Amino acid sequence: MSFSYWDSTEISLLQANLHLKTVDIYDAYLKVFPNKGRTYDSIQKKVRALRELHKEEEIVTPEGTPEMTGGEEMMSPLIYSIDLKAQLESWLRETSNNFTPQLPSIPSDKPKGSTLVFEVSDIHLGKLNSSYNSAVAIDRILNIGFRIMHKIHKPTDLEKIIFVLLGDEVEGEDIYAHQNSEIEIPVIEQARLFAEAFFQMALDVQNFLGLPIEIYAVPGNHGRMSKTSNPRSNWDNVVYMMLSSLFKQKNKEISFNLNFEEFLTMASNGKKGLLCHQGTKHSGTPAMQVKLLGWAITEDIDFIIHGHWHTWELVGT
Ligand SMILES: [Mn+2]
Repeated sequence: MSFSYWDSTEISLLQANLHLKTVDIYDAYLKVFPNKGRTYDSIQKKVRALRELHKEEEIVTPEGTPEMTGGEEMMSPLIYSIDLKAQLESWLRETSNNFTPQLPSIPSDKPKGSTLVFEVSDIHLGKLNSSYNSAVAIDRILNIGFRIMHKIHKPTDLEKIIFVLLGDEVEGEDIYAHQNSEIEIPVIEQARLFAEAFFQMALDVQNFLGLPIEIYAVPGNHGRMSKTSNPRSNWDNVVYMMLSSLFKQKNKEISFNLNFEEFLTMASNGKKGLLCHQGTKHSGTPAMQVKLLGWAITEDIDFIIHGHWHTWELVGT
């Protein structure tokens, strides 16, 4: 199976080896990722895009960098900086109090109480049109709290609330042509307002119900920096970092799970779920069913929750 998105380790490998011939990069890629199923063409295309990006940065050659001479004697692949990866991981562990994967850890006992799982995605805070602006977006976020506190029929054995933040929380900037004429505020303000509103809402819910809250988060496509940048470089992830730090400092009853990747697994009442932003558009065609089944088998999951399409649908078997 192959995902259209490139994960950070794949990008790091390509970036670290841009000095090699494309065919050698392809060989190195296959050695490190034998099961990703990417074609030579797709790797060639990505390498070309990354080289374009690096062109501007390569005006000055740092001292000590071996000079390439037509490619007769190539350096061996560097893979990626292990130190950097370790540093990033330790920083992530600090930022997210539950970074260590929680799964698979399906409890053998039957769950005692109910869990409310509430998806919050595609808020697009910062988008501006005749019926939508930042104030409406903030209202919607705060309204989630009012609905949970006062309107949703709560089972008497409700013992936990899980929020799944599935991306496109901010509208972003430069995601498509002419988008900037439909944006009310810059993305840094979008991120700040979303984090503030969600933090307030979650605190209110936690305070009102007195139940523990868990949050899981994956980024969407509107927060990305560009099509060729590292997929982790995403404004949704910035929002999640802000929230994770806030909860860690202010409220230990609310835990935050993030790893900056586009796929995240979660456990709830003995079931395992896959969280991602885009998912599949629908489950009505064989192609979509194969995609869903592929995820279900490789991740060994019971359910998938995703956003992106702005339609509500519950698919079950
Ligand atoms: Mn989207």
